[in-house]
Amino acid sequence: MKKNLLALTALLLGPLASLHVSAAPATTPPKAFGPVPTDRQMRWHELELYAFVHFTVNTFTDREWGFGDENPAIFNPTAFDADQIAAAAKAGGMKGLIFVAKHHDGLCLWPTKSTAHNISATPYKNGKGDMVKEMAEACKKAGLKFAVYVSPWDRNHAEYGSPGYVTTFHQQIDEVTTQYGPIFEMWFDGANGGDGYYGGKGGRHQIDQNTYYRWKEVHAIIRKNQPDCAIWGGNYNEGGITHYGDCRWGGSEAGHVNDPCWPTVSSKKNQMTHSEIARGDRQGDVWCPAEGDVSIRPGWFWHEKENSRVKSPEKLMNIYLECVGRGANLIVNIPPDRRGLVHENDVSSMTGFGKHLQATFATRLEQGATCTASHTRGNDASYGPANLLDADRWSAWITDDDVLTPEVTFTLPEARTFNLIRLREDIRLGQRIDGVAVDAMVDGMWKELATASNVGAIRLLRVPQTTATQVRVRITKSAACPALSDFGLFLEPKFETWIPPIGAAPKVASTIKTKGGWKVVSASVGEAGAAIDGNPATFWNTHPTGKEHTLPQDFVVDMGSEKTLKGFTYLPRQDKFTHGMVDQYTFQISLDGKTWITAAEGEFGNLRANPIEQSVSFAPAKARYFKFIARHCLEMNHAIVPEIGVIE
Ligand code: FUL
Repeated sequence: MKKNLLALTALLLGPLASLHVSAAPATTPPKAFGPVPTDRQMRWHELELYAFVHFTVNTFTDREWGFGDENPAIFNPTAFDADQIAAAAKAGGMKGLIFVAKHHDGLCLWPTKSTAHNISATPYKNGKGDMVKEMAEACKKAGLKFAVYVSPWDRNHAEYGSPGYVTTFHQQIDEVTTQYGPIFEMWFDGANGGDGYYGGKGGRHQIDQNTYYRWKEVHAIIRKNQPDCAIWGGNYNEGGITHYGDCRWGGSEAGHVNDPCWPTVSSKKNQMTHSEIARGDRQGDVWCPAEGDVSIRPGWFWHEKENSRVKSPEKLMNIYLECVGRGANLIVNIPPDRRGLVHENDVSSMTGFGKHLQATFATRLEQGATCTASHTRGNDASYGPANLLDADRWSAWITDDDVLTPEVTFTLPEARTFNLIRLREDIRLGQRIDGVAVDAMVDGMWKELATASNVGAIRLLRVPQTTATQVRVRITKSAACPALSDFGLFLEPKFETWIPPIGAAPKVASTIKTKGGWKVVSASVGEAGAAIDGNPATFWNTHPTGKEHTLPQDFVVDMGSEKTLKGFTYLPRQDKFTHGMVDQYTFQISLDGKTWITAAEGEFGNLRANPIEQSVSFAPAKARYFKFIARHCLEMNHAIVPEIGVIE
């Protein structure tokens, strides 16, 4: 683009410049198409990959969502080491780190003046600690950018639901954006489960996300304190126009985003549907790109039982390609354990992933290529295809306004072998391309290797391993003359089998008992056999005939013989629907099927966004029978139970 700017300068300076530049008439630069990113968003796009760090009382209570009634005394990491956490992120190739400074349980991990429910009330450093400060400093040392998550939903705060809490929330944002140096992103989760401790009052507070938090003021605080900071979430509608932050959720907590995933959304929509969030809106008038998020483990917080369920480097790479490779940014969560350290298995996987990224992208196999394009804007070399090969990722090959489907051919110095292709377009001119295809010359014939329905900030295409001397990129559809700005060829190495260093044998799988010999003794409604048949696709449904049976509902299982139980598991439905997902349960056990004791009672958190198998531990007890009672559901007043298991 630098070269294009020269042409623009020549155009603006007119005859005077032509004396010094050249006699040829300067080419008119293309007009932007649709909305374009701000400078702040451009810097955000360039980050691509960063870490999340979820740490709070949940780490010590084995929950995903704290209720808000936790005693801060339990938050007592024995060896918290911000440098170790930053090093783990760095090893994974992350460019930044988002620290969860306050999760839904309300415990602030910095000595805020806004509430006594903060790190000063914990045993950490005898109440003199400030983890936000430690993390910010560790990131700076490690060369990582730093960002903060402050949960709007606060299940501890006595005034949650009334205006008093919102003032507190704003104060918290003001504190974290003024006391810890540059912050690249502020993350505002939309979760609101309603009930909580709320200063001991309990009850439910279902707030209006659009109006309650006064997002307009939040935006103003952040813009004033941290003009470069991207705001995630925090949208508000005023006078029929929706004002967005700088980036949006990618639509799943599994990391990947939709294909295609557009960086644009509409200001005319008050509420986006889930699929609009995931896809974006090609016709949208606001640039608000997606960010995928995923935890390296099933849950967002560290749980011992998940030490053996850390995602492998290969799995992380697949997610990376389905997120960053589709133009979105990706956050990978590495939750510290009760020591306050990223667990050895997570460090090992992150390191493997980081090395794999490094090995994949270290060598640019298109280097030394020559290229010819079917067309170049104004026949002007400053818009020529050489821009695709230079070090500036945004300098672009651009055609005349009416040339929408050009192609460019790269001739490599010798036959080279690759299996990954990278494309980008100069998004400062908007997202223009609606279709692209890549071919390689194999045995004297063009062979199509991949197609995609958009490009955007970055597009990574895995292709079959190919050896070729020529590669061709065809723009097959464009909304305005295309501005492709980067072309890269890479050879992604094969993965070795990854073995987690600690407890390689999956602990959870070995403790969950197979269900042979089990039988359902009774069910309050319907047939509950599907809840113990080992098939996640079939389920106990308490409105089997369409008739609404209200909750609570229960069923009883005879395990055939007496066992020592240490816990149970509940698998929520996996078919993308949330109706009937049980979020409040009671689990009872019995030796004779007549006298029952309650082994566990509680809530499953975050099912809507992350419907993974839930496991609940309790003090070991002997039992032959168990009773699962569904007390409350996420949506609709009936229960769906695909699978219940026990932990022995
Ligand atoms: C969710 C939260 O409810 C989870 O606990 C986690 O923080 C995740 C990143 O966002 O919606």
